[in-house]
Amino acid sequence: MKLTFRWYGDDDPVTLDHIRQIPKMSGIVSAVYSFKPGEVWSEESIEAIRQKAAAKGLEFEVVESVPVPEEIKYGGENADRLIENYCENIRRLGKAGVKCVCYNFMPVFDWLRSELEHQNADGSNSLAYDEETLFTMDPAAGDLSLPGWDESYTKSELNRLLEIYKTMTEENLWENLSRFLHAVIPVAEEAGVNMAIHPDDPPWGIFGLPRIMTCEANYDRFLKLVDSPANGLTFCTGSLGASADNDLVHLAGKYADRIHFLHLRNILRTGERRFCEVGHPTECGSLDMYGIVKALVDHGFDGYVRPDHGRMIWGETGRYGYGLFDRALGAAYIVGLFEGIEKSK
Ligand code: DNO
Repeated sequence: MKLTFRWYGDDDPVTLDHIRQIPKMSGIVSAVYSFKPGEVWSEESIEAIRQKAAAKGLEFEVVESVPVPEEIKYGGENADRLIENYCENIRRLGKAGVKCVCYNFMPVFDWLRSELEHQNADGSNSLAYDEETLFTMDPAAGDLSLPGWDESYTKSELNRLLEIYKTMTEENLWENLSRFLHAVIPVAEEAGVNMAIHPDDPPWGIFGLPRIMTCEANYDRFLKLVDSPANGLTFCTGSLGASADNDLVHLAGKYADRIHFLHLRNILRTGERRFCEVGHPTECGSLDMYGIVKALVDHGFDGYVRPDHGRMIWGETGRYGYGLFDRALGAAYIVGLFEGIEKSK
């Protein structure tokens, strides 16, 4: 495995100097943030990230994310043109040495939480989700301001999108995903890039929007849409594990050869459609982190790994979920897990 760390660019309070000091760190996971979804990234902007990382001894082999524009997801009239732009990005990234691209296919919202600074008993705080609380908020009224999704939507754009998706079924979304994959995967194969779709977070429909990357049956269907190694997964334990119906140890083993990117984090389920984010180790939450990593290693997983969201600890403030300290603790734990499991084989 290759240990990586997400870096949000020059504005990130977590610097490349911080990241390079985490033991066994191989590289960064980043993206070009100066273009809107659907635009083609300039080669200079991609190269600039690679060079900044290289200057600190870090690789830049994983992009998270090349965002899929809404119009591709809902199948608007410009979808084909936008898919072609997407393909061009994959070609450029491959040329610049990127080997894995993470993306998602969630309509409108990316990850959703109801609380950004949930107070934990140990004095730290973390992200939390409580569906009852979430449903008291009205995204169309501008009630919702969450870290995961595109803040640049105006109220009217958001309402327009929510209207469009009202008439869309999960089947429609599958069709549009299939159209996207049939165009992008051959390009990715040629560019030497593995595509890695991120699960929906949380893995169920919200605000009437369809969500499909949620469960085993849908993953089986997804992998068959285009049965190529380049059509793979980002296995995000915290996202999939929010649903107790997903048996992550089983899924990790089953999909190991199609998992290109592993997001490791733990969550504590605190009720029906209710959870909070916790420290990475198994004992801290509901997920069997050891079992998941063991299943992956046993099935030959050899992809990129990153610690995912951390709590805010030791007084740190910053980008929700993406502080330095708890993610660095997570990274150390991950290295220990892999070393222990690999050496005992
Ligand atoms: C949250 C992330 C997601 C992820 C995208 C991938 O912390 O895991 O925002 O980057 O869904 O496109």
